[in-house]
Amino acid sequence: MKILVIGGDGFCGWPTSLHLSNLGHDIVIVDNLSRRKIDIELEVESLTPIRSVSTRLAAWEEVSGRRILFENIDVSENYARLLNLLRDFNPDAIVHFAEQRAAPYSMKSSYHKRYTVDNNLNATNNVLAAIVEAGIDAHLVHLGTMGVYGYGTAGMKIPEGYLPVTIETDDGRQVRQEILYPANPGSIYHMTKTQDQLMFAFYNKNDAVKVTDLHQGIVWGTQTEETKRDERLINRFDYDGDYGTVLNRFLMQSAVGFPLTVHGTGGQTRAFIHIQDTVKCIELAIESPPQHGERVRILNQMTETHRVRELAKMIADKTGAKIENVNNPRKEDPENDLNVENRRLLGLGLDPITLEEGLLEEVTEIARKYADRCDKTKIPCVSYWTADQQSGATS
Ligand code: NAD
Ligand code: USQ
Repeated sequence: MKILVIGGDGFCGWPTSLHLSNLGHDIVIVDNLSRRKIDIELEVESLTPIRSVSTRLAAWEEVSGRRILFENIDVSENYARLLNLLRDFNPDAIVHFAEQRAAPYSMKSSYHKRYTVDNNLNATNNVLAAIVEAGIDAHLVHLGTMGVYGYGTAGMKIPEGYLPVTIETDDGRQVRQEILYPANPGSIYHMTKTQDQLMFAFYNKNDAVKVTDLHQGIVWGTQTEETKRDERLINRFDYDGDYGTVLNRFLMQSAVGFPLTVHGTGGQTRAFIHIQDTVKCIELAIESPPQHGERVRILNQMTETHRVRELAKMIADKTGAKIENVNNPRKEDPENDLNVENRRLLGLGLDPITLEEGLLEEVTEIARKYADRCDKTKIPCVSYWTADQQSGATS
């Protein structure tokens, strides 16, 4: 297949591009390198020494014999170049990763809120509008988030996108419907993902665009079978207070002797998936596109759920790291349960990697190996959701 990977230089996009290329697909990566520019803004670098795009692509050609093409396009701004590319390349599938993806970054200031909304909503709308204007029949596979559902204790299994409801009509009849699960975002970033859902529903209804929206949990780990093949292919590892996600941060903190920073009581339950399973899920989603006219297909892309304090304890038990409960900079429920339906990807053949199997390898192969690249001053989370959170942290 011909596959366009938008956001293909990022943490999920780079290993996905290599994985799909390795399977024999023709890959074109589109990326505006905004994530690398944000590293400069935040004065931080990936824990792993990621190489330039041209070095990455040359290394891949050397080790695999396969060529991946690259286009530097800002898909939120440069619509004409995106449209021309879709016309020229005529992809069978488009994987859309190209959004600002850190909740803390999206809450840093009004500039960061506005940037995240402008970038993410325009990127998604431009991709959809360009598919329609180019007249191509590409299947759009989007990376959404479990966070669209909120993390409230639902008292039920969170379904894959659609909630069955029964409505009583004026004349007393009971009508059954399936509606999008009520959106309940916890940050500006997560809010953009809930709005993406409406755009998919609209373009699917109006233009019959084929869309799969993968509601992904927190991705942990670094390497995949393909990125391990040469150090020049190494994937990025974010550890700073804005972009580092909780499990990878705890792994890095244990490796550099920094107490594991549990926010509040650590009663927050979240969904997780290993990066190797992410790339597998995207392969599975591409291989089974929705039928023409089918509604947006929503799959929950996660393999296990854990409370933050359980994760900290699991890592502390394995590595001897200390745990520190710090004031939570976010406005979120201190304790929640999370019970998620994920049968669709398992049904397509996903065989999950568990935390139990992968944690120690990650600590030794990555976190300890590159520990000397860590700038410990960048570890604390200093993006506050509200003024109350900020004063709680500083009092
Ligand atoms: P990332 O920031 O590492 O990668 C995103 C890539 O998109 C970057 O290379 C960036 O330069 C590019 N990009 C951003 N805006 C662009 C634009 N306007 N034009 C062109 N390129 C642009 O993020 P990631 O962790 O790889 O996440 C990828 C997607 O998966 C995101 O949409 C994110 O919301 C979703 N997701 C990530 C996680 C996770 O834990 N990392 C979990 C669930 C969902
Ligand atoms: N947390 C800590 N200590 C830390 C960092 C985080 O206790 O040092 C807590 C947070 O307060 C939160 C939880 O861990 O309760 C998860 O935070 P996170 O930064 O790991 O994840 P999140 O902000 O939810 O975002 C990440 C990705 C995002 C993706 C989302 C999937 O950055 O792109 O959409 O995970 S999900 O969480 O399932 O919505």
